[in-house]
Amino acid sequence: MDSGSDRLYHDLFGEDSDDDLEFLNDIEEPIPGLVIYRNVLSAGQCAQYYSWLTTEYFADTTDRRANQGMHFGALTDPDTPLGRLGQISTTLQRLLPASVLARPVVFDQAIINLYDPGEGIGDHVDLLRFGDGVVGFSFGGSATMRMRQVRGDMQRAATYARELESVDPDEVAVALHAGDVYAMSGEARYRWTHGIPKTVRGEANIQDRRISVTLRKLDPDRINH
Ligand SMILES: O=C(O)CCC(=O)C(=O)O
Repeated sequence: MDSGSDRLYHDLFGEDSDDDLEFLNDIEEPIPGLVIYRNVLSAGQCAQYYSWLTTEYFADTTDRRANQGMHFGALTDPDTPLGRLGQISTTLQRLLPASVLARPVVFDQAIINLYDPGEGIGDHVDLLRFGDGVVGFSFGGSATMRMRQVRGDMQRAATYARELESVDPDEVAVALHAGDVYAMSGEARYRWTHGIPKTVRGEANIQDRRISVTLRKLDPDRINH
């Protein structure tokens, strides 16, 4: 990492330990445009986020259908928990080679998903009203996210999230653990579906409650898509 990136990193993550930087040597790109950073947030930070997200979005136990929260507005203020995730995601993008992402995205929308054991989310392409560049944070239990190349109509894949029944021998499975961060852009964002299947090899994919936070940027020219 050059010294500019070093400064940027320390501004956000603190000066405490250079061990924290190790994940930067361990960046995976399993398909073009999908970048996985492992263990970006510590176990302590994950526990704090999990607890804050639960209180903020899912505290009403009388409403069992509340499994999704949304936030609209700039995610840039490091004094708010979601703003801090926005800042971290911008930093991570800046640390990538330009070949992966030409310019970092500053996010203004967040979706918070809660998965209890046995639950998942259908295969889909994120709505086209959001621009290129989506970053996801994982808290709580682990999950496998699967990605499949879009073979039909991309617009349809973007409006119709349904777990695909067919077998795709070319699908890519990505293990996501608390503290990991993924970034999707370009081909991975538009030409591949992503989803969290309910089962993996005959067993529940989610074994312990998981909460994800995905950050996006609204595209004002495509607001009706
Ligand atoms: O839980 C995840 O990491 C995936 C969430 C997702 O696919 C979405 O919000 O569109």
